[in-house]
Amino acid sequence: MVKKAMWVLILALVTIACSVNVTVNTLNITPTPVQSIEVAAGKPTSSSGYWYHDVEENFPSSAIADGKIQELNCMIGVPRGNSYWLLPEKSNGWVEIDLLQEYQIVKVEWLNTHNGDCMDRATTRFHISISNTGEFAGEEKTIYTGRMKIESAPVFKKIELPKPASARYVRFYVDGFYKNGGGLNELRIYAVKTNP
Ligand SMILES: [Ca+2]
Repeated sequence: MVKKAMWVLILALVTIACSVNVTVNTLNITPTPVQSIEVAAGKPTSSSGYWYHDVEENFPSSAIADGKIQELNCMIGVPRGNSYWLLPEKSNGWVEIDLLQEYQIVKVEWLNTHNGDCMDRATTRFHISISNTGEFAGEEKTIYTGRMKIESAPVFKKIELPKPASARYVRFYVDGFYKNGGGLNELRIYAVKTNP
């Protein structure tokens, strides 16, 4: 009799336990979006070299931060088009931006070249490295390695860093090219926006 009563009691307790509504309060934690600004436009540039063709200024490294994305040099022959950088004939190399101060970089965008209507030059393999000293002698950090194809109307590609990375210098290495050589039209660097 006592045993039966215990079983009834246990059953009742289990029933009560199962009927209790357990409410779990969860906090909806959404990371605060990082406000970023573009910090590369018009900044000093350098490169391992450039393609000399008729006019020296046609394909300078500064073209990667000039805000111009058209490609009018080839065929049409717009003097000093300056809108995209090309490496010397059939060679790999690099182009670099000095941001003039350290920034917390969060995103990089780049636009391939196709050498205008000539369609004979483009970067096909590349990597992007950042540095605080500008030496690129082993202290740099590679943030992206990728491949591209030549396109008649290239679109910007981008990499968003999982967390901000501090750097003053950003270098884009051309590791492979299409037909006659590699290059780049534009490089945009976005950094955490700080209050003045
Ligand atoms: Ca450009």
